[in-house]
Amino acid sequence: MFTPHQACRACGFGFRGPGGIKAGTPDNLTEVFDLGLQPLANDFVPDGAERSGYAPLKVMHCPRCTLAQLSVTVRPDILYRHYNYVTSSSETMKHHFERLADDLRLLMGGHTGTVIEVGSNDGLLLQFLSSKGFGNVCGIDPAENLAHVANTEKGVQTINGLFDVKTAAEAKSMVGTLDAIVARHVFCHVDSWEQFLNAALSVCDDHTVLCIEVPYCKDMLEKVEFDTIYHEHTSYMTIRAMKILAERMAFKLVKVIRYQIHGGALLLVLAPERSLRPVDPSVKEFLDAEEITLDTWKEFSAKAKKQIATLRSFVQTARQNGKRVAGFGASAKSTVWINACGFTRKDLETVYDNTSLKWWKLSPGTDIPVTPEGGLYVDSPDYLICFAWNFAQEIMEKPLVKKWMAEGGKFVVPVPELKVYPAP
Ligand code: DWN
Ligand code: ZN
Repeated sequence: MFTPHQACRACGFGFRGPGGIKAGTPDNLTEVFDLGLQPLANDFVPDGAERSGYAPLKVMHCPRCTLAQLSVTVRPDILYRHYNYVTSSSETMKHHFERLADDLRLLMGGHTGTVIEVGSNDGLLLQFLSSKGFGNVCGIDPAENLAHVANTEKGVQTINGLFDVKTAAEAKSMVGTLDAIVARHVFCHVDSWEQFLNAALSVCDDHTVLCIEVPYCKDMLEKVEFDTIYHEHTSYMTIRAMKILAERMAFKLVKVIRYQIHGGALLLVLAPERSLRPVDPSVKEFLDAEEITLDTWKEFSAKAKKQIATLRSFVQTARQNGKRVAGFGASAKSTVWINACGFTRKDLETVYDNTSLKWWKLSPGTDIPVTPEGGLYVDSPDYLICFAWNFAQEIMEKPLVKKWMAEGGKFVVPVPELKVYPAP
């Protein structure tokens, strides 16, 4: 189900076995965070279906380039062949897409050019870019269910498969001259960056940009977003690591843009090394402001443990006082929280979600049922723990949540530190 991964994906530092560096020497990656054996974060299954199992969830830090990565890699077909996560069509995401489209247009010299998207999910972004006048677009996604939706319901041509030299060539043949490859929240899911970047390079023209959007490790550490650590996220990206990696793989890092989406993200813009595109000052600026050390991780780990203890005791106290508690947002993050806190169905009655793919399925590791968010109107629990805190503001403004809060419901946002709305 999973394989050990001990050498740094970005710079190659670390244990390599016979003939390489010996275990136990200071040349190994350093263990910085450990949640023990955990279920796969999106393993929501209907009653009676087989579970995928558990795998170690341990983060290792590379002292040479500051990349963090998991100690194991779960087989991608287990994680993604049938995928339960659909890109949110929320207002927050729409704003983000607007911003991304503007940035792509600028990178294309003011034009709305052609785009290949890697990990295109159900085609939401490409559909949006097409509506904004971008030229030919083509998606590539390993999830059979989502590629089917993109092709048949969204009208976005999508190749079902992993991104490699073959699928890249197929996609390029569909769009023609290629202006941008976009990979949103997929690069840090990938095991072999060499394979990914070789595939990208094989279809890049001199002017093509490779735009990689990733959650930013610095934000995760500063805001203690420990719940974004799960098996799909095999790496936690730093700008230093990306620069080293890009230069190893015949690319150069030409621009860095910060976004607020998903708790803090980066757009890392790469161009083929041979291209004449100049390096933007943002690369140096953000690099200079990035200091991630073992101490940063120690601090994060201690704060994460405190966060877990705080939510656990909050829910216990509420239950001891006879209150009913449920979750909101059956995100991958919800799985991490629920299992880290050891919540059972007695603690959280259900987790509400608006993704029909997740409805009536059971949460990984705990079997807490996921139910449609409309159920809130009738169930009326006393507390809702928001596991989609990256959309918290928008969720609190939804009519059904507003109504429930007006009737006395309390909305609890656990990140960056537990807050209750309305304040007691
Ligand atoms: O990298 C990844 C990121 C980008 O997305 C993936 N590995 C998996 C996924 O992580 P996640 O599941 O934590 O993503 P979200 O988008 O934070 O999940 C939010 C959940 O909340 C979704 O299941 C949808 C749900 N939701 C809802 O029920 N009502 C969201 C909104 C905004 C709502 O109004
Ligand atoms: Zn490294």
